[in-house]
Amino acid sequence: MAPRSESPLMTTPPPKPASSPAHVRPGPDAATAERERVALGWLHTAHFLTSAPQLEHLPPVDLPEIAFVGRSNAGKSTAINTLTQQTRLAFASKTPGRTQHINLFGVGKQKVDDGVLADLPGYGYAAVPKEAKLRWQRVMGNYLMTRESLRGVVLMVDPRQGLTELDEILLDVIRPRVAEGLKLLVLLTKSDKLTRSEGAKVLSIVRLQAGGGEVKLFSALKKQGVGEAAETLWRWIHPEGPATEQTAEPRIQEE
Ligand SMILES: Nc1nc2c(ncn2[C@@H]2O[C@H](COP(=O)(O)OP(=O)(O)OP(=O)(O)O)[C@@H](O)[C@H]2O)c(=O)[nH]1
Ligand SMILES: [Mg+2]
Repeated sequence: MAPRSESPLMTTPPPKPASSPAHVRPGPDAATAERERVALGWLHTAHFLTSAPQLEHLPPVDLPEIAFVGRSNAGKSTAINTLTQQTRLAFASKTPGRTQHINLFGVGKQKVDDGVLADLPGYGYAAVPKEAKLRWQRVMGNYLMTRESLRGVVLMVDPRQGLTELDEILLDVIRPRVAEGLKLLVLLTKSDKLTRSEGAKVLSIVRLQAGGGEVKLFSALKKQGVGEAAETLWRWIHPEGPATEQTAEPRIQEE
């Protein structure tokens, strides 16, 4: 595996709570900021693992996997780049249907991967022939229902379009697995294109429609919701404890 650079975010150790006097202990905001900092540092370790031309050819992985799914052009690849604070890890493009392959990225501190991010090709791209669309739906459904390593799904939705029919189908497919513990995060992307009140409105509508899982506004451009989303992914992969380096590092070494 190619050597990986450590996150600049990880160079300054966090303050040790034990050494802080009680009256200056971080409040909830400081604790949240600290969790997000650790989660972003963890995500920054992301590196290319492997690529598969089609979902059927995706090799099995032993690590918990988080799949980024959604309509073509919704912003999946851009979100992966933003969350990992890397400019060209995933291929983002103005041209819908840019991601054709499934790309897997390993993530983990101290050069030990403990999770996998999967950038999946988008669906619903108008120029794709109907048969290819149906086939994709079948293969995608199969992946979402049977992939053993799948720990969580990040569904990226352009809030200006709301949940499309294919998004609803996808949610229906995964609902039984979500009920059994599969994690779900719906990210309403490109929120920089919405006013504050439009954002609040679409958030409440999609929360009702999604029926389970978290729904959040996200903007790669304005960096809105990035820390929160990072912390959510960290928690999915490390359900045992809080995202603090004091607890995170020994656990990763043990694995
Ligand atoms: N304004 C704005 N544009 C964004 C944001 N995120 C992504 N985009 C743009 O949306 C377009 C599509 O982004 P991608 O990340 O390639 O989308 P994708 O979902 O990976 O697309 P496919 O690979 O085709 O499925 C690009 O032009 C991005 O620059 C955002 O937060 N704000
Ligand atoms: Mg893409």
